Amino acid sequence: MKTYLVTGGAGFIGSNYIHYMFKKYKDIKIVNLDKLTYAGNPENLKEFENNENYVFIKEDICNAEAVNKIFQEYDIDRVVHFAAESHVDRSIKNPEIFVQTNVIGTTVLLNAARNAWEQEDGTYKEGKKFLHVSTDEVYGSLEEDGTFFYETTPYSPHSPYSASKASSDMLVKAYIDTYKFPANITNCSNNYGPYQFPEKLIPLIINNALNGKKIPVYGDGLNIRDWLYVEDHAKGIDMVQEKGRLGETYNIGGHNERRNIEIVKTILKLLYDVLPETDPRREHINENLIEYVEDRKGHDRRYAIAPDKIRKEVGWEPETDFETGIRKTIKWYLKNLDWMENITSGEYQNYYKEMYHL
Ligand code: NAD
Ligand code: TDX
Repeated sequence: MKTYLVTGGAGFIGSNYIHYMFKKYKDIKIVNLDKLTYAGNPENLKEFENNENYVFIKEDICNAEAVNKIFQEYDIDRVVHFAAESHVDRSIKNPEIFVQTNVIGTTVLLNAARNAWEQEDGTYKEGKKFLHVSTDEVYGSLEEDGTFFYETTPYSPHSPYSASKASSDMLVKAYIDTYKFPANITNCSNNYGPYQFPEKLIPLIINNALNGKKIPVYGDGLNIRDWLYVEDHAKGIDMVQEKGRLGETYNIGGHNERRNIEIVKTILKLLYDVLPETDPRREHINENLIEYVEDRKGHDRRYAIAPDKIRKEVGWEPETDFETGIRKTIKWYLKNLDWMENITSGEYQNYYKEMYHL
């Protein structure tokens, strides 16, 4: 039985990954190490509360003593490292915590894994692997000229968030080169799906539209993001860890570029269509909710991943087309209004007011 140490497993992608892994494998143990910041929510994993193969540890990845102890207590075979500060807008307001968690935290984790796995002759214990989950934002911004981000594209991060993720990727690369550390890096495009915190575009649109609140669109709304359904990302991570060449980086994305304004209009239309004719919320769901607001500082224009390497070497393909994925996502949020209510009723209100003044 393999034991996984998943960091940040109570967040959006981490919790979807844990759901995916327990569905796929019956014989794994997962230790979920999460600090439970505003973005971490144990509700996302409540169905595993009584699962004897699931352990939750509330801890900060920057706490070296605690992280080393976890490696002593559990014979960890796989690390899958999601834990991070993940929101670009927050990084613009408060960069320090991004450096702390994303750069220092990753280094603490790399050291702890190396301490636990490296043998006297400099080789590593059989079968031990570390996967660092990263983003396409490290590559910077593309023009609208049909070019893509490849694994060989030079790093050119613009936001404090992407700069901190780029630093963490570089540290993982340095451990691979210097210590022959058994790791992979994945750089994925924008994810969407269940359990995403409503500071991010798609759940924010859904939540605001249902509540008849204005939908803030930054700048001209024409920026392009490359969207991937979160379960496809979870599958890609697992496939890279099992089939990828150690030491390599793999880009993950499904060639699904959309302008932000198109995302807003698509969701408004689908929400309207999905609600019963008698539902009073239908009345205010229309394009009058769109409000163009001041642009994000340093706003990257376009992201687009070339997933050729992961397709060729690992055999990964996305399974969920955008129309299916976005319908599934909308249905999930409609079925889980309590989940949304719980996370938007407290501190989120302050964040929202300060961020949008709407
Ligand atoms: P998220 O913000 O939803 O979740 C982050 C999780 O990490 C939370 O559960 C939080 O409590 C935990 N965490 C934060 N600081 C911690 C610390 N110091 N110690 C322990 N736990 C801590 O993020 P997400 O969207 O699920 O992203 C997960 C990872 O995937 C991140 O590394 C992010 O950079 C990367 N990524 C995200 C996307 C995306 O579209 N969301 C795309 C590509 C890559
Ligand atoms: O209210 C909004 N209005 C708006 O126009 C919000 C929240 C966003 N936007 C725009 C900014 C972006 O162009 O929508 C686009 C998507 O924004 P986010 O959801 O904040 O995502 P992004 O900045 O692209 O970063 C995401 O994808 C890559 C994740 O947050 C990162 O963690 C990941 O690495």
